[in-house]
Amino acid sequence: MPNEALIVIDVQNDFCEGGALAVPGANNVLPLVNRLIARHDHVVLTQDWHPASHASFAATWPEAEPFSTRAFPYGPQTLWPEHCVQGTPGAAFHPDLLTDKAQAVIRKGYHPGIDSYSAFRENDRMTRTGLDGYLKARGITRLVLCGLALDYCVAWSAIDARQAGFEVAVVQEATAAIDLEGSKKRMLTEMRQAGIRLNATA
Ligand code: VGL
Ligand code: ZN
Repeated sequence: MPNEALIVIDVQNDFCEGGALAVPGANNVLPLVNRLIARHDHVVLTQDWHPASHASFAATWPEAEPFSTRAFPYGPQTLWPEHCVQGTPGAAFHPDLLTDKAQAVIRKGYHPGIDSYSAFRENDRMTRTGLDGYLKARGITRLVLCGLALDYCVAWSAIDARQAGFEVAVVQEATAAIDLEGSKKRMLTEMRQAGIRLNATA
């Protein structure tokens, strides 16, 4: 479909088996993600891309534990194990991911003090990545999302995509979730309420 783009969220080593913030089941979704890439004419990849000592890393703050919550100027922020540091092997795409077809790579989370789950808007909910303008300039109206993690970067991207006016489907089988304190169930509900189609397959 000429007006449809596939957005592959954060299929990077640190979110896969053995990575610093490994998402359970991440490696199992690679074959389906690759099949989706093969089927789409427009493919965009996103890459979580943090500077060292990023504010979202627990290690950046004295005595902070990974997966705890800290008050940031823009609101509560989960603190994560150090992951996807710019230029490190953990930040690279998984070697099995078929990246050649990608026409754009959106990097996010590079501002030292702001995390970015969404590929469209950072966690301050104000700083924009420009992805919506890129897609609209190319006549894209429908988005299919897959990748990691379902309940963080995929969900936030999907919800922002709806707000930007796109028709949005998430291929849930081609995602894996972190599921921190019920986040999977909560974000699935939020996505449904936002009018996002959650397909078993695409
Ligand atoms: C992600 C937590 C921190 C994700 C990125 O890709 O879902 N989650 N950074
Ligand atoms: Zn991150």
